[in-house]
Amino acid sequence: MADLIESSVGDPPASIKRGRSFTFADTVLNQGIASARASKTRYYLSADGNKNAGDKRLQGDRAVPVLAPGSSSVGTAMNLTVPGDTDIGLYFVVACADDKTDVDESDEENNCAASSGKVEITK
Ligand SMILES: [Ca+2]
Ligand SMILES: [Ca+2]
Repeated sequence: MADLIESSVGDPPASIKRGRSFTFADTVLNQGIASARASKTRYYLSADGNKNAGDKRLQGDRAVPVLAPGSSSVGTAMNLTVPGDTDIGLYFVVACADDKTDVDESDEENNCAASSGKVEITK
């Protein structure tokens, strides 16, 4: 089966206002033994770096093409927008490969990875 992971995740800006956009980089790798069909990566703000229910989703999905085993899709400048109703605070940005569960994988629990740095969401 396919197995998608986020093999590298960039860092957000140190701070950004609600309603504004920033660019973000991430790489999706298919580390499985079968091809993965096209999927979408989505992005979240998470206080603890783990994606939990209730984490605010950033606006902007990345289309990831079909990935053969061992191949990657690099997104260098995804444009992500902070929703206007986001609570101010410090957050990691978590990227989640195949967040819409289009791809059947040998491991569905390893698809998200967090930035190492945090972004401060301000008014
Ligand atoms: Ca996976
Ligand atoms: Ca999946």
